[in-house]
Amino acid sequence: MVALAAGIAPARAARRPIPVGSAAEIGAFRGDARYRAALKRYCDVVVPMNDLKWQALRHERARFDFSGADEIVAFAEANGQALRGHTLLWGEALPPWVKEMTTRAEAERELVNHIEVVVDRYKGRIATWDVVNEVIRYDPTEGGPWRDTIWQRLLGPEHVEIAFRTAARTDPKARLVLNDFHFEEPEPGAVARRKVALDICRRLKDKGIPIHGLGMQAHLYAEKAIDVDGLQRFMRDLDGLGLDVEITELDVIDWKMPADAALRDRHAAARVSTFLDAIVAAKRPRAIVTWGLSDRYSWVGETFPRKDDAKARPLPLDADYRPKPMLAVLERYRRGTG
Ligand code: 9MR
Repeated sequence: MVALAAGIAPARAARRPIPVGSAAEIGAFRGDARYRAALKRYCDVVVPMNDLKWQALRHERARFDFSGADEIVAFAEANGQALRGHTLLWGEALPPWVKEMTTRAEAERELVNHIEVVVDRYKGRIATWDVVNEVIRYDPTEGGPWRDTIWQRLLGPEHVEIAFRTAARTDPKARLVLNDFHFEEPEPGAVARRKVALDICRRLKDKGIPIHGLGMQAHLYAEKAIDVDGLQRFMRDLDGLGLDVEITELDVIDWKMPADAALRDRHAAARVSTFLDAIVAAKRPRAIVTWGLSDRYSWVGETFPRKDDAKARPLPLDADYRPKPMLAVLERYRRGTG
């Protein structure tokens, strides 16, 4: 009552803060003290960006190389930050020997062994795993639900079940997530992707295979609209299946925007705000993770080159680690005021 009399609005105070964090790229992590300082200052959650992928762990078939992942995990633990594991199964970032596998038995043996070894090593330390990444076809309206990968070719749709079953058996307390992208647009392809994601989750649930959440990558295109109604329906459908949602790879692809930096930064913050407000109004995500922290290091500039020579500005801090308007949006959720 005293608090109310002092004017604290109960609805605002009651909102649960959402852990916010970033993926950590090992080259920047090792070579740039300012990058490490920013990770420590701004992140509740850290994700090794590339070091838990097969390419990093399994460049030699006969042994696992945990060097990069161990460094980032140790850093997060020393700073009391939570960890997400990315990713146990993906059709990309694979060493050549994986793509040369030819039989179902071989693929299953390698997949199961890989997941057992990796999840066991970080048992009780990496709380959440992107068990499978990008298993949905880019546009499921053309050619069916599944992405064409070595796993799909050799194991069929069962590759997803094998991955979830094995992860659950190895660390029964881990949170297990299906991670994918292009859910937020109004286009028929994105609508179809949401349906496929729900179908996969429902099928796993029906078979008694543990799955706890859906990861929405959220690489947002600055020039594209956000399908607010569609996203909110998607959140309610996930809720109906008893699943959580987390935002796993947030950034803004600004290749088609005018060069003006302040304008791009304002626009990016507004896009992120529109997207997160839409999600949060229907369902509070378990975490919000950006795919990098500073514009100094990001995949966006290389993958989506601009026509001018301006640098991409996809992330919450600029190339000199100065906070951008996007950071203020994230901090709202982190404090529980958004
Ligand atoms: O940002 C990552 C880049 O450094 C890597 O070279 C690339 C291949 O491993 O993966 C990038 O991250 C991707 C993520 O793992 C899955 N979703 C799309 C991300 C951007 O390509």
